[in-house]
Amino acid sequence: MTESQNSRALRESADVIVLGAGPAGLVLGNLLHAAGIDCVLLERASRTHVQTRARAGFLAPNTGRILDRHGLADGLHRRGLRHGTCEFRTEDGRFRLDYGSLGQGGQQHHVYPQQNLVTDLLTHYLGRGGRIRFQTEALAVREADGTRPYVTTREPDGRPTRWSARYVAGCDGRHGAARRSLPPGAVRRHHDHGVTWLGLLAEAPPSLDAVGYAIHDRGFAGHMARTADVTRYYLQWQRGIPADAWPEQRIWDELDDRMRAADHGPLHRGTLLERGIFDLTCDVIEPLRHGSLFLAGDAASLLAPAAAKGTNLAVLEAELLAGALTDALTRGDTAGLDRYSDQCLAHIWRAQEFTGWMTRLLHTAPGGDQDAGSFFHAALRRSRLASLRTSRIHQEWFAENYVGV
Ligand code: RFL
Repeated sequence: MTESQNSRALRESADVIVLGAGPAGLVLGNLLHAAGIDCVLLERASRTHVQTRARAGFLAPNTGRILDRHGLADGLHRRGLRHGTCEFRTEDGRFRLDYGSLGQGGQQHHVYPQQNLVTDLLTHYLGRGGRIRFQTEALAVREADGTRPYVTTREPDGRPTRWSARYVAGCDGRHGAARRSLPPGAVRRHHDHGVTWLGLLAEAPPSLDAVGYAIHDRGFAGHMARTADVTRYYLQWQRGIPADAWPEQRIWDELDDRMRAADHGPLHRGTLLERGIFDLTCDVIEPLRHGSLFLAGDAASLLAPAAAKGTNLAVLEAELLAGALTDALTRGDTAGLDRYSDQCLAHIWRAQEFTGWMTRLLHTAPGGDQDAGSFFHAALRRSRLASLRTSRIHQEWFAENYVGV
């Protein structure tokens, strides 16, 4: 915003401005509003768009507990499914790992599509009088190093607005305004796992009663239930090839091959509702606090979807940030805000480590495992799987990390 635009801009304010209405922003907004904090959510997309964006589906038990604690888990309990088994299919056959009966007391995932969670959180927030502006794009966070930061926005009618606050929560994902506004001291630690997925959403019931991980010399294939009628599939994919390069028939044939349907039973085929390309890259911003600006969710750290951790971290961070902001604004106690970054980074790095381990477990080297140079990679992967199949301690470790954040 230029000087003259700035002086013509509409002026609005709230004690806390939350950028983004994904899982992180909506949990944070709900908790702040319930605590009586003056807050507003600014969301670039329309309400319909955020309520229909299909992404995550596997929610950790701790995410269920957080939502329960704050009366936000009704939909999850009414419509969600439970999942406690994964099935690995390899050249050596298949084995099932009942992770739901291992680890600390045996814990299962909730299977609940992210768009349903977002819809529940939004309905709850609006039903209690929470303030949100859709189609309002945050352009930049300014003066975050002072006590009166502000956010410049473009309103639905195109008018510039200046939102003043005491604190700004950047929950606007990896390409949001919060990340763009970080001071030069912020470090982005980035890693490319070198793997690409074609993500598919099929109008078809799940084909197995477990998360399916198939390891094949042409690449990984994955199967994840979403609802009784919709299933997510993934194919390891050559980077640079567009998502629509293959007709549906070829995709199903390839899924059949890699999932070894001839040996273990057919896949339920159906229309492919969505295709997307995902490069398995990840990053972490350090620290997560820059003066009055705090990052949470994908804005704080991006995880490759191989271990289904992103939404779970987003909800965990939102709860921590809500508590810390409430203490600061109601009691003047800023200790929670001072701790926020270190607390979250400990969880983030643990999730990144496990995600990296899963990524190496599941994938052939880009280009396939057949060339001689990849033999070493393939042998390590096979040995890792053999250990997971046979070692109870390894299975316990897997279960704890797989369901935990
Ligand atoms: P979101 O959900 O991206 O929401 C950010 C919101 O900010 C808005 N926004 C802006 N608003 C205002 N001004 C701007 N300048 C803005 N820029 C952006 C956006 O419109 C959006 O509404 O981030 P949040 O809240 O941090 O939540 C993160 C999760 O969405 C993400 O980590 C997960 O979806 C990752 N993930 C999974 N996580 C799990 O825990 N379990 C899973 O099973 C799982 N499966 C997945 C996944 C991610 C996937 N993709 C998309 C790679 C499966 C897939 C295919």
